[in-house]
Parts: sequence; structure tokens; C-alpha cells
Amino acid sequence: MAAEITVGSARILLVQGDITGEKVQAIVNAANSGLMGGGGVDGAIHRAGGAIIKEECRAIVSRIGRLPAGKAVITGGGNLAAKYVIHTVGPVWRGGDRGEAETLAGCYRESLKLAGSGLIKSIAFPAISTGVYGYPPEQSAKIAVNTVIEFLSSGDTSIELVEFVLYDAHSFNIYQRELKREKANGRRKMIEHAYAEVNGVKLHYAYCGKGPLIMFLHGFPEYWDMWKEQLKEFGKDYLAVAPDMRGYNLSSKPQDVSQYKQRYLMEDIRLLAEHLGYKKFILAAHDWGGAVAWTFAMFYPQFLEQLIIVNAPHPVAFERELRNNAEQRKASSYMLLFRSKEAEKRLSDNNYVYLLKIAFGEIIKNGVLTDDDVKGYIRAWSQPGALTGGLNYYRAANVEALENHAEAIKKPALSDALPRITVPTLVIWGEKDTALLTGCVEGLEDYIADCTIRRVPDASHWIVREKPELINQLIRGFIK
Ligand code: AR6
Repeated sequence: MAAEITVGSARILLVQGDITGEKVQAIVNAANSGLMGGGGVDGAIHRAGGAIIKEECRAIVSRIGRLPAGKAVITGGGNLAAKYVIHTVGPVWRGGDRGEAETLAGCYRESLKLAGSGLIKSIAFPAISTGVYGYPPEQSAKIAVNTVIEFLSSGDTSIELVEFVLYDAHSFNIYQRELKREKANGRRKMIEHAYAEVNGVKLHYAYCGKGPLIMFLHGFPEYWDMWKEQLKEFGKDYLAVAPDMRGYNLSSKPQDVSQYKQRYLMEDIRLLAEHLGYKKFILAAHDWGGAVAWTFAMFYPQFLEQLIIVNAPHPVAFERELRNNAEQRKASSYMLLFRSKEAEKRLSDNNYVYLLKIAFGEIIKNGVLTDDDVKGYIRAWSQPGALTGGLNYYRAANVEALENHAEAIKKPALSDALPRITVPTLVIWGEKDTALLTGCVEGLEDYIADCTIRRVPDASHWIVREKPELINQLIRGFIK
């Protein structure tokens, strides 16, 4: 019998049995401060792992002294299937008013942190403190499950699997009840993950909640994660979905540049909505996702209830600006680098230092992005082929007005060819965007029948990261 829930991109699994046989990368030991082994699960782990674990523990104790309750250290796994053992010391139960709960939570949190910092992907916990140390099993299960969920839902960790290995059926049932409760209470606000095979690609998407569909599209060099606050908010009464666009992070990355033409990108979105079982939906999008969304609204209005665009230029307005506005041409000149063969190397050398700087330099400096956010980006960019996938959006685009201005302006403008947008549209624009100047929001009423524009003077291109609550509020106000 097993029970399972998903938190972020990780799974929590219940297993009944002996933890020493678990095939995970790390198992956690309910140790004592001396780290020299003992009874219960501690004894079992040392017996199965062999003397080498004790030797390592001895070295640790001689270096840092006795391990306080609530803390964790790591050793190799010796003869165990697990490569590592994380030793943590649970609190001794003394009635519950001696900070036992906080200490027990510390055991789980510190063990997860330690595992995450070693890029461990799978970890198994016993029911710490519930044996010799006498912690009431119901209360300990609640703390164990809550702490692990909280840790995993904060997002940035290498951990993909957390097992609770319960020795006996009684403990298993307690944990099962606890997981069920979490599922019922927390499901609506929990971000989950899935894949859809559509349009010849496999799209990874994060989602939250149930109800009418609202879909969020990211741009360059983002991934689904930029919308996590929106997923949580709109997951309360919608099915909120944020895919990794093709080419990015965990989605397929077709190699041919032509596969990044708008017609394919649009079709990904239409078929993803269809796959999810919806005929009509609300579409919100930023940057390159916005370019896709604009085009989608032109050609597939029958599928859209409403359109929300955040700092992404309407293609006609953008072409107009590139043709007529030298400032915008200058602001867009980075696109030429992105289209070049050197782009991948230039952007990714030294652990993406240049890409981090040109894209996120400001919002790293002012603390909008945390260290964990940055790690998340690097992880997404480091997926094989992901940087090229993102750059291919630039390579597949027509930027003649930028590359060969004199020739481009002799040709007919896009406005003659593209349909007018009839879907009710909200445009949110951070006016401090240095790549897409405010000229891009001028004259939109010429191309959109029903358009509301909300300019935000003190926000940049990364307004969704900077002001997630404002974004939620503006979208709520528009779609109600
Ligand atoms: N696999 C999984 N769980 C197990 C196993 C096993 N092989 N063996 C026992 N359990 P305890 P504590 C369960 O007493 O309360 C040691 O002597 C067990 O059923 O091992 O944190 C240390 O050296 C119970 O639910 O750990 C410390 O001195 C849970 O593991 C002290 O005990 C924890 O029981 C720590 O006490």
C-alpha cells in the first residue's frame, strides 16, 4: 500500500518497511547527540551500513562536538543501498512545552537543506523521535509532513523525492491520514506538475487549482516559475497553468530554428488547452510568451475569453517602433547578439554570468531575485539545449527592421497583413523596461477593438517578479 502527493516538482511517498533497504540517495537516521549508534532505527542503520559510518561519525564529533537536537550532519552510506546517511537528533518528548515541535521541525528542515546542498535528489526519513524519545506519533507526523511540504513548496531544491518510511502499520496509517488531510486542505494552493504531448512536442507545465482555465506564458530567459505567485492566486478559483514554452527548461527543444515560428508556438498553446479539456480560456503572457499570445488572439480569437499582456509589444506596434524609432532600435540591438552563433557561448560562459547580468543585473542587485531564484534560472538554462531553444525564438523572428533598416522600410508594414484583435485585452506595462520602450504601447487602439492599458511607472520589464501582488490585482480586476 502506498500514498503519494506532489509538491512543486517533488513527490512525497509513504512506504511501510525497514528504511535500511530503501533505494534512495540518502536515508536519514534518528541518531543521538553522540552519533555512536544506539537502538531502534539508529542501530539498524549502523548494523546494515557497517563500521565505516561510525568512523565518519566519530570524525565529525571530534571536529564539531556533540550534535545538538534539531541539527543534521551527513556521512557516506557504507554498505547501504543509499549513498549517504544524514544523521539528525530528534527531541526527547518532555510534554510538548520545551520547544519539541520546533526542534523536530528542525530535524526535517536541516536534513532537507543538507541533502539539497549536496544536490541529492531522493531522501527517506524515519519517524524521528517516535521510538525511544517518546514523541506522540500523531503530532510528530503532522510536523514531519508540514515541514517537508513547506520546504518543497519554497521551490528551489534538487530534491525530487521524499519518502517517509514507517516501520509499522500504525505509523503508516497516521502518516496516510496526515497526507490525505494535506491533500484536501492544501491542494488548491499547491503547484503541481505534468507533461502534455501535443503538436509533436512534450510540454512540461506547472498548474494549480481547478475551474475555468487561465494560462500563463513566459518569455526569454524565463521558465514557468516566473508565474508561481499567479498560479497560487488564480489556483484558488481557476485551473491556472504555466507551461515551459517549447525550447525551455523541461519541455522539448526542437533543434530546427524554423520550429520556433509563431505558427508552431501558437499551436502548442491551442493544443495544450485542448489537452486540458478546454475550448476557451484566458491567456496571460509576458515577453516572448506575449508575442505568441498577441498572434494567438489575432488568429484564434474563438478560443480566448480574454487576453492579458505584460510587457510584450503588439507585433504591429513593435515593427512600427523598430522602423521609426531609433531609440527602440538601439534598445533592441541585443537581439542581434541573441541571433548570432556566438550567443550561446557568450551568454553561458562562467556559469551564465553575462546572461544574468544583462537580463537580471538590476533585479539581482535590488534583491527582487533571491539566490534561490538565480539558482533556479541557472538550473533551467542548463537543461540540455535549453539556452539554444530560448535563443531560437529570436532566430526564427523577422527583425529586418533591425538588421537592414534601409531595406526593411521599403517593404509593406505588418499592419496591412495582420487581423485586428477583437478579444478584450488588458495590457500591463512596466515603464522602466529598457528593452521595450513605452512607444510600444502607443496607438494600440488602432489594432485592438477593446483594450485597457495599465502603465506602471516604477516597474521594469520584470514587473511580474517585482510586483506579483499588483499583477494579481490587475488581472483580478480585469477578468472578474
Ligand atoms: N526502519 C524504519 N523505521 C524504524 C526502523 C527501521 N529499520 N527501526 C525502528 N524504526 P527510534 P528516536 C522506527 O527509537 O525515537 C536510538 O537509540 C521506530 O518504529 O529509532 O528518535 C538513538 O541512538 C520509530 O517509529 O528513534 C537515540 O538514542 C522510529 O523509527 C534514540 O534511539 C524512531 O524510533 C532516538 O530515538
